[in-house]
Amino acid sequence: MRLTTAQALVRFLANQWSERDGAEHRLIAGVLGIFGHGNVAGIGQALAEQGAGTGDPLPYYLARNEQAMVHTAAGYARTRGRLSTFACTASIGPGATNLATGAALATINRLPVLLLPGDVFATRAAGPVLQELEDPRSHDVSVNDSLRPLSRFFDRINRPEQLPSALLAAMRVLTDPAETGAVTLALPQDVQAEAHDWPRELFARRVWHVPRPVPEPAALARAVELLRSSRRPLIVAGGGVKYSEAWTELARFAEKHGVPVGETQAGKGALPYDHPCAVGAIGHTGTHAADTLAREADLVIGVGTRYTDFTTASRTLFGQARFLNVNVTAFDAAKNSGLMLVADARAALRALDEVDWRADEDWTRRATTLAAGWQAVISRACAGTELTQPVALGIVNEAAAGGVVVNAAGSMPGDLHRLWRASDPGQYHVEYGYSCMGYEIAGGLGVKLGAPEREVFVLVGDGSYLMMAQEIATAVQEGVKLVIVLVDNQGFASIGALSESVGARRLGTAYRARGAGGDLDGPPLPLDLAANAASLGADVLRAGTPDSLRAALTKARESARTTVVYVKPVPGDGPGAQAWWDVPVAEVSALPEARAARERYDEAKRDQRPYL
Ligand SMILES: Cc1ncc(C[n+]2csc(CCOP(=O)(O)OP(=O)(O)O)c2C)c(N)n1
Ligand SMILES: [Mg+2]
Repeated sequence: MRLTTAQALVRFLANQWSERDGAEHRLIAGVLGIFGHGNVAGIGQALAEQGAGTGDPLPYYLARNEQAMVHTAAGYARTRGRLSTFACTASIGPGATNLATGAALATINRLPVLLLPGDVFATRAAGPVLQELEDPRSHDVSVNDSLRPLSRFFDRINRPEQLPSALLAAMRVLTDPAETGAVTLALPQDVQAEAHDWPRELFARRVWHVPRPVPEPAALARAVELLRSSRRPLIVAGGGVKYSEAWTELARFAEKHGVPVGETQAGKGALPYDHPCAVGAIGHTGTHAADTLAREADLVIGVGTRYTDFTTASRTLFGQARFLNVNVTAFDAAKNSGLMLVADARAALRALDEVDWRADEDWTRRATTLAAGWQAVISRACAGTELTQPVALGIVNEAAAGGVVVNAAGSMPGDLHRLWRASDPGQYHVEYGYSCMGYEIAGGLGVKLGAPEREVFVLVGDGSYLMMAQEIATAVQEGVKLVIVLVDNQGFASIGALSESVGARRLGTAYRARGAGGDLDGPPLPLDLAANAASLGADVLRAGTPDSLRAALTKARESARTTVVYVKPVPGDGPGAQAWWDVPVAEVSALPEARAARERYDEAKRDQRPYL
């Protein structure tokens, strides 16, 4: 078939499917894009020729910012259990480099996204083109090379003949649970428009089977032996539990063997909050229950976790525990010198379930008591007549029954991790791998596209909102309804508190004008973010009290339109950190508070272990 490279690419993508557990899914649900001279005549033309409406195999969605469109793809992929994602087309130059933050976010969170940046002329006939960064050492480098370390697979299609093998490699990586992440095919603008005779087989319907690797028998035997030697085990449930849809197996294993389950940000909701084995969030933003058990456990069973510093409290949390790590990725299974069980979470939990062993009864009972204690803490923190942030989150939690909460950065992820009562695995969507300000609205759009039947509640701080609010316009364009709760505390509450704790005097963390003395300590900035949201096409409701927030959320739920509920919380914190986080403090300083902070730091650092 004689087609341009871009036409062939589009035709190929429309015919790719994923399959797991017997169900097939469109691997590429559509194309998010922004056109410029680097892609309009190639992919843009190909989409127009093929038809890219919502009734077509590859519908096209116009986004507002390339970073945001990768967030949307990542939010969608996470919601769809990584079985389906979007392609993102960008022009060359700034359109392409705007993809970088989204690419890193997707790769860190192990979420498949397909990035298709335009690239400069392969023929070099007309260089330097508009927006080309010239490297005096080589004409073989473009800004797209900055996407290489952020991508699990990267290729540049310098000749049409290179497309088929690149596409097959790209699809394999997207659908490989161990390798998936951002996949980038850089497409020189001339090659996109170049015609070529393609073999018809390239466009045949192709199904990519997403595997559930089973544990190797010898490794399983080692794991069983380790389990049998443990009396005080604790499961750390990570995102892998959700990606593998292993929540039933997790619940069954925990119940049968009496093992308490703590959850990372990505794993939260793996068990419903009131499950008898659930002890809630673990780590720096964890509950007293999970963190106490972590200190006393003799065995930590990590299931689908990367063990970030928030989970391990910067390697201070787990006392004398050994580690048994179930992970589809050997890289993660090896962490903390753990016994590696490289397998799909569901397959591994099923295999381990057979073991004839139970945790000490006292341990299991103690976990239940501790968990009940934390539920009381949540109830107290979220009760009150004043609209503090914890009270607001409690109200959103009630209003979001059956819905999804989306968040990523600021002070809310910690509060949500500790306080949110997730009743099903899909309800909690906090992006904390990259904790990327600006993910919230763009990612929430992807969540809603992935689960149109659920109400999506996007929680966004004013800082995050100012970084990336513009996808409200995309939600309005698509008639995709979001409930956006905008929490305005005039700056970076999270980093303000952190700054103070490390002796940095809250510099640059409040939204204030420059004052008379030359510092950023003048009057609050006269921002009207509610008006800003309305200007982007959303309905806006303001809430100043708990009751008005309840009423606004009810109204927003009932509405068919994207609604921003604007909240200015009164000061008031929930329960703080139950475990440490390593943020280095100045070793020498003229500021007394920095010296005091360093003393506290040196003290805390003594508990850090190498987990050898
Ligand atoms: C893109 C990006 N830049 C910087 C940071 C560092 N950072 C983390 S939280 C935060 C402030 C967030 O402010 P806001 O959204 O208002 O939330 P608040 O802390 O006030 O709750 C910053 C700057 C980040 N996470 N992401
Ligand atoms: Mg803020």
